[in-house]
This record gives sequence, structure tokens and C-alpha cells, in this order.
Amino acid sequence: MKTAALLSATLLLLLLLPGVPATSSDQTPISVLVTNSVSHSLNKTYSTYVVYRGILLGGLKRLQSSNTGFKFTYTEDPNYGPYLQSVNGLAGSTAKRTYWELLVKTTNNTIIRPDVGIGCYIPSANQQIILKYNKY
Ligand code: B12
Ligand SMILES: *[C@@H]1O[C@H](CO)[C@@H](O)[C@H](O)[C@H]1NC(C)=O
Ligand SMILES: *[C@@H]1O[C@H](CO)[C@@H](O)[C@H](O)[C@H]1NC(C)=O
Repeated sequence: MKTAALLSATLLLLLLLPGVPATSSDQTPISVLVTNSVSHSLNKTYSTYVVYRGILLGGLKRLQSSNTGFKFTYTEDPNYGPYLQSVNGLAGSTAKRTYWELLVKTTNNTIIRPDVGIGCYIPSANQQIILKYNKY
């Protein structure tokens, strides 16, 4: 009796704990917007997800393997890790001074520019990841 009460109290407490995922495989949905501010081309949006506290790179790989037409490549920087090199066949170029900028539209509609790349950024649920071909 006592044990049962303690058990159900513990269960209740676990259920009520905020921010604790039910399972570690919970999906964090995100959308990915591909845009180009150098030459005019249509915006494309895709949907995918990262796992609980998963990195953006994992979501991009999942999106690529879902065969929705999204493609990307990255190179490995010795200091900072994965560098987003190309998206949908268009590559950044040192000669042209172009690159794929990583921006994020948060759920309160603020656009932020993360201070880390695709290998370190951990998206939150329902954020829009903006991959913007840009000049520097
Ligand atoms: C110049 C620069 C850039 C240029 C590099 C172009 C060029 N050919 O010069 C551009 C504008 C492309 C750039 C882009 C980005 N950058 Co930058 N960049 C720098 C900066 C100011 C100097 C780098 C440099 O020239 N070092 C000297 C050379 C001799 O060393 P190097 O090793 O050859 O440098 C290369 C790497 O730094 C690489 N690189 C530059 N930025 C980044 C970012 C990532 C994630 C990676 C993997 C590699 C990388 O490009 C350089 C030239 O090839 C540093 C800050 C600093 N003061 O060091 C930030 C810095 C490296 N960048 C940073 C970031 C976050 C980014 C972006 C993710 C920003 C964004 N939100 O879009 C993007 C990369 C997006 C992508 N496509 O993956 C961060 C990285 C921190 C981290 N731990 O991830 C730094 C440290 C600045 C910061 N915010 O603190 N960047
Ligand atoms: C494409 O997306 C960018 C970034 O969100 C936005 O500023 C621009 O207005 C969009 N363009 C079109 C044609 O929808
Ligand atoms: C929007 O959310 C970001 C974090 O996601 C926060 O830093 C920022 O202050 C918020 N802005 C507003 C206007 O609420």
C-alpha cells in the first residue's frame, strides 16, 4: 500500500517535471528555408527534425536523405568543424566572396545569426533555419 502510493507519487512527479522529454528520441521539428540574396531565385522551404538536443547538421542530413530535393555539402574545418559549403548545388566561393550564411528565425519571429556553425547549433522546436547565400 505504502509502496504503491510512493510509486504513484514518483510517477506523478516525473510526469509533472517540466522540460524532461518523455523519451530521448523525441522529435524537435524545424523548417529549413533556402534563400539567395546574391542572385534572384525562388525561396524553398523544407521540413525536418532533430532529435532531442540534436545538432543542426543531423537535421540537414536527415532532410537530405528524405529525398525532398534538398542537397548540401560541407567541409571540415580543423578548428571550427563542419563548414556549409554548398546547398542545392550552389557553392560558396572565395573568389566571388560568397558563402552560405546561417540565420535562425526564432518562434517570436526574431532573426538571429548564430555564433556557431551547423555542427554546433542546436535548434529549438519550430525554429526556421535560414540558409542564405550571401556576400561578405
Ligand atoms: C572571416 C570569417 C568568416 C568568413 C570566411 C571567408 C573567408 N574566406 O575569409 C565568412 C563570412 C565566410 C564566415 C562565415 C561564417 N562564420 Co566566420 N569568421 C571569420 C573570422 C572573422 C576570421 C576567420 C579568419 O580569416 N581567420 C584567419 C585565417 C588565416 O584562418 P583560417 O583557419 O584559414 O580561417 C578560416 C576559418 O575561420 C573559416 N571559417 C570562418 N568562419 C567559420 C565558421 C565555421 C562554423 C567554420 C566551420 C569555419 C569558418 O574560414 C576562414 C577562411 O577560410 C572569424 C573570427 C576570428 N576573428 O577568427 C569568424 C568565425 C570563425 N566565424 C564564425 C561563425 C559562427 C561563422 C558562421 C557560422 C556565421 C553564420 N551564422 O553564418 C559562418 C559560416 C557558415 C557556414 N557556411 O558554415 C565563428 C565560429 C565559432 C564557432 N565555434 O563555430 C567565428 C569564430 C566568429 C564568432 N562569431 O565568434 N566567417
Ligand atoms: C525569401 O526569404 C527571405 C528571408 O526570409 C525573405 O526576406 C524574402 O522576402 C523571401 N522572398 C520571397 C520571394 O518570398
Ligand atoms: C526572442 O527570443 C530570443 C531567444 O529565442 C530572445 O533572445 C529575444 O530577446 C526574444 N525577443 C523578443 C522581442 O521577445
